[in-house]
Amino acid sequence: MKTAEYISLEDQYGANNYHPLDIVIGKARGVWVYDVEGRKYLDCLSAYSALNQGHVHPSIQKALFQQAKKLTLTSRAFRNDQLPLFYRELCEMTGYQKALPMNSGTEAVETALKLARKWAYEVKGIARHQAEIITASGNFHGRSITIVSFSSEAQYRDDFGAFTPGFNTVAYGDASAVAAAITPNTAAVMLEPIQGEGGVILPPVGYLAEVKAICERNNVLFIADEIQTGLGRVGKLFACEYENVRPDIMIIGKALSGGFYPVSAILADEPLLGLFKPGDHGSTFGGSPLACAVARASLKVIRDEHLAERSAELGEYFITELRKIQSPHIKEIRGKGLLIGIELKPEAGGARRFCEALMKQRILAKETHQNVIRFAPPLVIDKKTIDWALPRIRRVLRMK
Ligand code: IF1
Repeated sequence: MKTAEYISLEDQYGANNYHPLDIVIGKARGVWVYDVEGRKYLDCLSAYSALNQGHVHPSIQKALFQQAKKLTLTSRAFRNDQLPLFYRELCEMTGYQKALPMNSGTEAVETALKLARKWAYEVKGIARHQAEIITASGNFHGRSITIVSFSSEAQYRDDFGAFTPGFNTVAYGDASAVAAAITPNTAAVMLEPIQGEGGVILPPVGYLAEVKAICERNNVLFIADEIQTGLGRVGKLFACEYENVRPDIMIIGKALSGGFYPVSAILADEPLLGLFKPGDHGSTFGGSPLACAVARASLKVIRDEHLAERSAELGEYFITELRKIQSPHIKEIRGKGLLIGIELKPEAGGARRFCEALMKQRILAKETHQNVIRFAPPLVIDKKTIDWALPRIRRVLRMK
């Protein structure tokens, strides 16, 4: 079948909840994807950073295949031989005492919110069901009704009420706004260290450290959602490391599975994660042998291929070269590691048309909101490929 036929099938039978570029991808490897007509493209989205290891990484694929031949799912009613090893490797790699595995990022965020509330009632002594959690405007933490209850994006939230109470939203990047929002009922502050969907928004240097200090002074938990920024994407294992901030609860997902299988988790120390008692929380597939085998291999690739270091070095190079581009459309170029956003001026006519032009140049990128083009290639990209892409990006950014 040809591209057009696939698109018409999708239009006929699929819910229209996305506006994808009209490319039908049939295979991929590393940083390259191929459409059903065999055309080759550079992936500069990495499935929103789920593919830090690149497409179809052979060692993760091998782990998936080998585990799938043996055992895929036991449920947590029984134990399996992959989960304990995944726990040990994940905790040793991240420096946390405990982990709780889930499947999607949304589920891990919900798990973190439940743990924060449980801590509020059982440890901090907040009156039941009065716990408050502070979040930032421009946030993206997933699409469940509770999570969109505190979204500042009308489209993500409207028409999905009634909303979950207990959340206060403050301006992102302003630590004093966090301090002002704290009440005796505040359980936690949850932030993305860099707002991906918000448009690759980097907070002022020192913001995360200041928020963490405010949390410590007020006996409030700090929760970092590193589902997109974590696991090497921004040039360190975690974005919080840039400010020596150790969240009380760390949320990870996406690249935890290298794009092979939904795997997410929250990380915390015993005093916190020890609050969950048998039966308090869980899921059918969370911590499955298949998930754990894939996640173990994915973490090994991040370590062995030094993906965080690559991201730091190549991200620095990429953003430096992008900043040399002369274009009337560019308002700002910002980013950390290989999470880069080009914000266009409103008069440029929106980022979508530039993404469509980039696709014609065989580069796949995604607009975020109206005016930002996000560049987030797999961390296995090399300088040669970046040099291949730069003239094409320059050509598009200089179009009328
Ligand atoms: C979509 C956005 C990105 C995330 C952070 C939690 C989650 C995500 C920081 C939830 C997921 C995905 C969801 C996907 C597109 C993509 C996205 F545009 F939606 F906002 F990356 F920026 N925290 N982000 O980025 O994880 O449940 O999806 O596994 O919903 O369209 P999930």
